[in-house]
Amino acid sequence: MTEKRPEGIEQYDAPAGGWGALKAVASTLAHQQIVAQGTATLLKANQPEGFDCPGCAWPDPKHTSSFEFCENGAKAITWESTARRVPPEFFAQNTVSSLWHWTDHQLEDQGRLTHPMIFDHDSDRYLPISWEDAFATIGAELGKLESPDEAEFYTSGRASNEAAFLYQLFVRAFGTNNFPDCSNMCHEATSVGLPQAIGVGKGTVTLEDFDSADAIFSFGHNPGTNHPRMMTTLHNASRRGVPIIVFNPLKERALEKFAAPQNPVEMATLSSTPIASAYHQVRAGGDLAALKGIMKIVLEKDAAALAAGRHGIIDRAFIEEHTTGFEAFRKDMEDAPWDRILAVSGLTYEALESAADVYINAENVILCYGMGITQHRHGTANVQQIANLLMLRGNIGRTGAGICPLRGHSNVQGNRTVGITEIPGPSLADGIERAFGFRPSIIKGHNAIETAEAIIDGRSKALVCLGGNLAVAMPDPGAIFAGMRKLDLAVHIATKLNRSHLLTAKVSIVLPCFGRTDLDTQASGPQAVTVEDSMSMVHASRGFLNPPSEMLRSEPAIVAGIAKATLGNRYGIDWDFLIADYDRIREKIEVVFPDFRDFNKRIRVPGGFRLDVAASDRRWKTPSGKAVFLLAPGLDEDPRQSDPEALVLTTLRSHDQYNTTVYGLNDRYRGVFGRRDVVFMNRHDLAERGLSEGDLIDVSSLVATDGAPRTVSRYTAVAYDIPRGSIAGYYPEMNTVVALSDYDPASGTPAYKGVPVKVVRSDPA
Ligand SMILES: Nc1nc2c(c(=O)[nH]1)N[C@H]1C(S)=C(S)[C@@H](COP(=O)(O)OP(=O)(O)OC[C@H]3O[C@@H](n4cnc5c(=O)[nH]c(N)nc54)[C@H](O)[C@@H]3O)O[C@H]1N2
Ligand SMILES: Nc1nc2c(c(=O)[nH]1)N[C@H]1C(S)=C(S)[C@@H](COP(=O)(O)OP(=O)(O)OC[C@H]3O[C@@H](n4cnc5c(=O)[nH]c(N)nc54)[C@H](O)[C@@H]3O)O[C@H]1N2
Ligand SMILES: [Mo]
Repeated sequence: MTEKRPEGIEQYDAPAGGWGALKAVASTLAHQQIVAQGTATLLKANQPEGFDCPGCAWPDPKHTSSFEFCENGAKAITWESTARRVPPEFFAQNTVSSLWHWTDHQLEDQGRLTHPMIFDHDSDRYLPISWEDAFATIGAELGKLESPDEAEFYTSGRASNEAAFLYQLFVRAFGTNNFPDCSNMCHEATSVGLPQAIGVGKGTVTLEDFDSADAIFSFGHNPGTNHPRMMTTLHNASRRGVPIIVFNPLKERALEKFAAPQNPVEMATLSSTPIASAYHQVRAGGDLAALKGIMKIVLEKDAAALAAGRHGIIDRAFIEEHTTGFEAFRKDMEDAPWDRILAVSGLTYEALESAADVYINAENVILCYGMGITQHRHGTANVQQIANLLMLRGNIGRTGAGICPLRGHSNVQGNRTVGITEIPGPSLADGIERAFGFRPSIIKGHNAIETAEAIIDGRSKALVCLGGNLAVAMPDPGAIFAGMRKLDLAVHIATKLNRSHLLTAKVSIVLPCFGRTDLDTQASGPQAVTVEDSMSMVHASRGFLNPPSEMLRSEPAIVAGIAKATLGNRYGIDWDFLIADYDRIREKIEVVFPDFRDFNKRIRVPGGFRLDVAASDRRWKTPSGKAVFLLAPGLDEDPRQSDPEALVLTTLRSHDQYNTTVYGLNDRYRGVFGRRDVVFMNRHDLAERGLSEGDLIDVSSLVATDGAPRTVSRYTAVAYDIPRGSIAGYYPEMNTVVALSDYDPASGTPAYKGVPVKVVRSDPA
């Protein structure tokens, strides 16, 4: 007898990819009313003369002229190149108070913004404003602040290198380092953790390395949804017989089996390729324990081999020549107790041993990871233990091996490279002095958490956002909403309307900009911008569609306009000259960052060039000049998780969203259709609470120290294949339950994937 499932919940047995993906794209194209134009647009994504797909930061294969099909890339592109518009008449018809009640999906689904708008308090509406008046108003408001440190300058990682570089130049010339950034919510644990370990805060592998890897480990990322082009790589590796070992609390379909839409046989025969050779359903937050368990076994087997007179298992030559800290690390592994490793990871000894055996038997290992690793209170420690595991057998800095963080936004890594950072070092100040003749401050500014705190308690008075939807992306959204409504100035440079724009300050301005797909014409003619992918490849991106309205400007032009109005002629920076021809911006980037030598020449080569990643060549830019085995004391993420009632909530993206942009209400691969108000739970955890699938439940944070409620109510419980003690729900809805104080102290990354909560039946009323 089959049980009746809650509405919209089904068992989904098909592989990821395949015809389902093609069908989904067809329906997206129809919805965005761009069938002909949209199809042509898709064919130019990630092509040498085309634009960089705004979908993800996975690199493009080098020698390809064939179209790489990707369902979610297609959604990202069509969402941007939609024929739908949000003109001034839209705002005339809808007050901001009424728009507040629209869903996030409805707000963005109206289409592209077409006109600069300023909020009018009397009519409760956004009214059109000219660009010059908008810039002058922003300049005047920023000029009124008592200190530049009362302003916050957010960046979401879609901005090009050129836009981000000008933005940081403007903000530094203005006089602050308050650079909250989407990376602070994403891979900050990587940016902080890896430089301490291997001297560089980026991945060390190239796409070609996957061709000679003998084993691939995947921790806490969902490529079928979030990096779909990576599936081509994993599919090829699996077909070569390379073991792929997955650690993830949820059985993500694409990591189980995948039908490549590129593969005619799989498409014609409805067959698919298994991806994971072993799937370990680690508990949410259990990775540190799992990693220590694997490393403990590697060290034990090494000792046993030596004792039996055989060769050791670890790479002693590498450890000796290239690393420090090994003995203390070995002691830390010896001291880690097995009972806690097994309890916290939720995995058996045999499972960990099988993973250790794959690791030991492979000559070259690549380890990939995503948000399941970084968005934890011990995110930085997680990242550093991953580096330790790889270093044990010299798996960094040689062909076919290395560390592969799956970055988020398509240019988040590039934004960081060209100076978006709240912790600038002296070399950045030197570079700016060389290029522009002034020396900016290197006093630490605000990261995203510190920005939210400063806005909530009224220390910050102005917020400028280069893209993104900060208020919705952050923990404790309610408190941030209230804080943002008290600001003196809010400026949003955006392609589409979202909730952050509705949190109006005394002066609120929304400035519409080009997206990746739009043709960007400046005084010297059409321009290309540049981006950097997850593997440090920098290349050009050129849009070609007619922009949605003649009023739109490019991000560099908007930043230049604000800078001119705010700074006047300060430091003699000629903003108009810079934006007339983006080659001039790139010439300055090259002066500030010598790694970009011959920048303009090298981006004219199809495919671009790779930035120097010292650790890829075993050069370690650490204080000791060696890679470092770093310690992570303890195994437990959060003492509150030992509360007998506690469950650990992890917050995820559905298959039908891009961060706070909700394309639709389906999460096909997880069998959820037409809704997002669900919480995935283990059957035993449900039963233990007297609950059954389909019951309405409330999820509350256990972080009650400040008395805030942090509860979502009347969500539907879904029985799911997830380890006991872990539950999962969708981002951003679940941010209501995440406390701003819940973050990794080492990096400031919010612990979105390790929230201690309790679950109770909802009040029937
Ligand atoms: N289509 C699409 N593409 C995207 C995005 C998008 O929203 N939509 N977002 C972009 C951005 S900004 C980013 S950062 C990336 C995000 O890409 P991912 O890192 O894949 O992001 P998440 O959806 O948050 O999923 C993380 C995965 O980690 C697992 N997980 C959760 N908790 C844990 C844990 O404690 N341990 C382990 N081992 N696993 C865990 C989840 O089950 C899930 O499979 O994707 C980028 N690309
Ligand atoms: N609970 C929970 N919270 C999370 C996460 C999680 O896993 N769980 N993930 C975190 C992560 S990894 C990230 S990166 C953040 C994301 O945080 P953000 O980057 O701030 O959010 P997005 O949803 O990507 O921003 C969408 C908006 O960007 C604007 N936009 C789109 N394209 C462009 C463009 O080309 N130019 C400009 N100027 N604007 C554009 C549009 O107006 C759109 O509404 O969220 C974080 N929050
Ligand atoms: Mo991200």
